[in-house]
Amino acid sequence: MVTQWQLRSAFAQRLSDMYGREVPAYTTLVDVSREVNAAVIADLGPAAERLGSLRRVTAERHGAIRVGTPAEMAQVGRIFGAMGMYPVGFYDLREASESAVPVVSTAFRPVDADELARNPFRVFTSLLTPTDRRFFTADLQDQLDGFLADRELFGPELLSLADRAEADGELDDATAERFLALAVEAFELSPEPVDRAWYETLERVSAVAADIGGVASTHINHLTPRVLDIDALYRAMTARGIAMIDAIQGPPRWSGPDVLLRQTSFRALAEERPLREADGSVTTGALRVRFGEVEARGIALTESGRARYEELLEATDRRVADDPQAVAAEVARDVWEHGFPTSETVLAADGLAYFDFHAVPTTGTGGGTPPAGLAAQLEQGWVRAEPIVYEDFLPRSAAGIFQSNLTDAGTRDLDREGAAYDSAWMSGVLGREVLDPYQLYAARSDASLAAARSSLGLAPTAD
Ligand code: OOG
Ligand code: NI
Repeated sequence: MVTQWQLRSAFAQRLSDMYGREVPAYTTLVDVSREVNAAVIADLGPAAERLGSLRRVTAERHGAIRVGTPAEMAQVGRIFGAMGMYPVGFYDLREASESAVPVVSTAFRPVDADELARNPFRVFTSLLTPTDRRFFTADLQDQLDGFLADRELFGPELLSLADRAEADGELDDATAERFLALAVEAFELSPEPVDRAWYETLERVSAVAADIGGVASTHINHLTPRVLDIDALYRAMTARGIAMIDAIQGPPRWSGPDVLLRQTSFRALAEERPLREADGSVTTGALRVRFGEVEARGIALTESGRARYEELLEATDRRVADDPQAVAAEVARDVWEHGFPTSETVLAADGLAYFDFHAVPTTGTGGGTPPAGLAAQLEQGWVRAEPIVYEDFLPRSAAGIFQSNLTDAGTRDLDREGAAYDSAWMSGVLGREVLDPYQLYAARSDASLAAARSSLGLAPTAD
């Protein structure tokens, strides 16, 4: 039998093999990531694995896919449900982007600590927002609705196998093989000709809209390996002649703990695609939509830690705006060195980041009793804090990644009212609750603290 986590892990591996065949630069990225990770481990030893074992980090990927309708989104939910991946977080990229990015998104991922440790594969999944009149006229929406209603991204056999895997928690070997083959195929680039006039109509609104609604199938947009030193990776890729986007998104490189997520990408490559012309003939064109991205993950921040992160982003923006000579990464580093705690202990004691807590009872032999507060327990060594990795995404970085790969800003009519979409709406679309990432991290951290306190003979919560 093949369990859900084995399906997830096999799917991530096969998707990676497929994507490497489709986009050879991805393979370069994976090779360079491996080299960088090996070098970091050789340099730092076990400390390099503080945010995940080398085995986990080497296998770790996130994918990005984009769909057009609520019905397609619900089907994606079933396919990932088969692999033990649940929708977590709601991202509104319409607001976060300067270019026209008319989508709202969630990420499917495992949620339990042991499932994450087995394989943390996650997929950032975006849904087009055709009812948003800032981007789409009623007329264009009608045309889009018609086009999307006629296509089938996921066949009935794939969906019924997905439902079975979700209900039973596993599939027999032959059925698992069939499920995986169909699932990978659903995300391959289709050889079907793209209707040039229709694609270009949507492209005038947004290249993302054209990529989603201008073609009859979906495809994996990018697949992202995780790296332990993203600055080293950036330099190594540049040295190999691959043009990277200007910046690394997210927190700067600095002397304190790695938090949240740092990401960078190489620009979308021109890929040959068959185009159907107005006269019905098929020509070969080139579309630039798929790119390569890499990420480095840090510690998950609590809501107050995240608020501090947003403040530092804004402070950096202000200083960069005031001083045209300033180098953004250097300004950011300076802002962080002054504005963010430089040790994990302070992050834990001040409730700015999430940790798994463990009791260290031997500290108490000699007759002492543990002090009341977490800060003192950590300082005196009664409790040890292990960082919880950030498993999610950042809307501003995601918007930056989308944007840096668009050659055209698209069009947007800001005088019109935007359509309201939120997490509850997305839950309704999926027929599955979109989970709140903060609640997931907090539940895990709180449970570990209660257990640690109890083994120290303390009440489960302080106060
Ligand atoms: C998704 C962009 C967001 C990330 O890593 O933040 C993303 C897309 O291009 O479809 O993948
Ligand atoms: Ni991504």
